[in-house]
Amino acid sequence: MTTTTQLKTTRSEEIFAAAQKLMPGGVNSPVRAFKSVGGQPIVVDRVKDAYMWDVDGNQYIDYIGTWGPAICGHAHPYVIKAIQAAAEKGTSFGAPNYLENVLAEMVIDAVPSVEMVRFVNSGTEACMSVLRLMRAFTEREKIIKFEGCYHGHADMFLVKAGSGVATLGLPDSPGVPKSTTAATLTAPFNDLEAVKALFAENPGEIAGVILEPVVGNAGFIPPDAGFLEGLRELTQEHGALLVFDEVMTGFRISYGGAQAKFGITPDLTTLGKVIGGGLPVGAYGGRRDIMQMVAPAGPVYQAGTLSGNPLAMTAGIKTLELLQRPGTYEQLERITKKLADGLVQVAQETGHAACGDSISAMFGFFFTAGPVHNYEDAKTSDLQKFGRFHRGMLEHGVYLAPSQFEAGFTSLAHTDEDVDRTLQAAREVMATL
Ligand code: HOZ
Repeated sequence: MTTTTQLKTTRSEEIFAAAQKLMPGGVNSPVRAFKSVGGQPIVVDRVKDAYMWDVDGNQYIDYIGTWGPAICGHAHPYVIKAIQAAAEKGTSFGAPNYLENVLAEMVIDAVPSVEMVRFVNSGTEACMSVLRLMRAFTEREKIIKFEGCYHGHADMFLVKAGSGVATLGLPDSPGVPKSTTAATLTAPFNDLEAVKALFAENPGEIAGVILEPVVGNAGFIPPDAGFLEGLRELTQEHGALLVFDEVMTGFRISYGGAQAKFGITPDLTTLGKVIGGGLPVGAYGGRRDIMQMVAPAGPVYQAGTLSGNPLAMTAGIKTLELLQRPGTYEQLERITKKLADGLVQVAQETGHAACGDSISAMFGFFFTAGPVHNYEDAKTSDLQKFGRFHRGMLEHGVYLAPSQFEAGFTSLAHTDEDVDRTLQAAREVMATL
């Protein structure tokens, strides 16, 4: 049973007030500032399994999981011990190390499109690097991205972007030269006809299509039947590359990502989050003939001091080893579906228009009757109500993403009891909205 508690937030308030004088908005990544849900963020002290504790001692069931990496639960002893042992040998080499081979082989074995891989330090870096490669390989400049999809904060992708850009309702960012985004074409997600039209209007000019195969940065939006297949056919027909941004979905939607789950193999893939096990890692990979163009094998330049970092590689390897255990994805699917279906049911029983869905360990929930097929649909959600719901859930010890335009994440550490407590909290909160 949950009880309504007035959160004690004195210490969080003090720290966040000081932070606002030290860092823009008091944070190092915008969505964390809680601007779209109101109230102020809690300041985290520690995390373990499915839980998070703030600096005032409040405990929460955590459905953000550090925005995706914590799929095995926070601070898993198998991962932590390995990181500690690796740290004894040094925190960074800036030179080849065997752990890179091990993680590379694991990624290549798991992800259907990946024949070679390059490790970087974040999803943003992976996506900006893959874009350079797409353009170099095809000798074309234009790309198609989808409204509400987020591929990190590199200039070329800040066009109708999701995540924090959607959360804060920002227009395309100042500081991005028009010339940089002139070659970025956009279409609504799940709209094959719009993509066809763009190819028809720009013959021989489109390097490729990049998308989150399951959108997580405009809330959670799965692909309609036939959409991914249609993109695969269209890109092949026009000599363009298909790129899946699996930073969120990689090793989460299934061990082989969304591409394995849906049986569609793109030409290139970006990864991040889970493959770093909570340390900063991104990656891009794909067809060998394309990846061979990356320096020093080929002429497309991309580099990084901390890339292939031994601690990050270790955390990634141990996380993937845990995910290989039998029953992992069945467990994730079951617990997440129970949560997502339960939230919709509770909302409807308490008189709210709502819809939601889940695949494997990723879920979403909107305050709109739906269905939600794209970002325009997602924007029909009652954002004020979501803000009140978010605050209420926090006060009941449940930590949800502080934005309607972010997917939720579960982990192997979430129990039936956690989900039951969450649904009970949702029932109590929704009754008050
Ligand atoms: N871009 C992340 C979610 N889509 C947010 C990262 C963070 O704030 O830590």
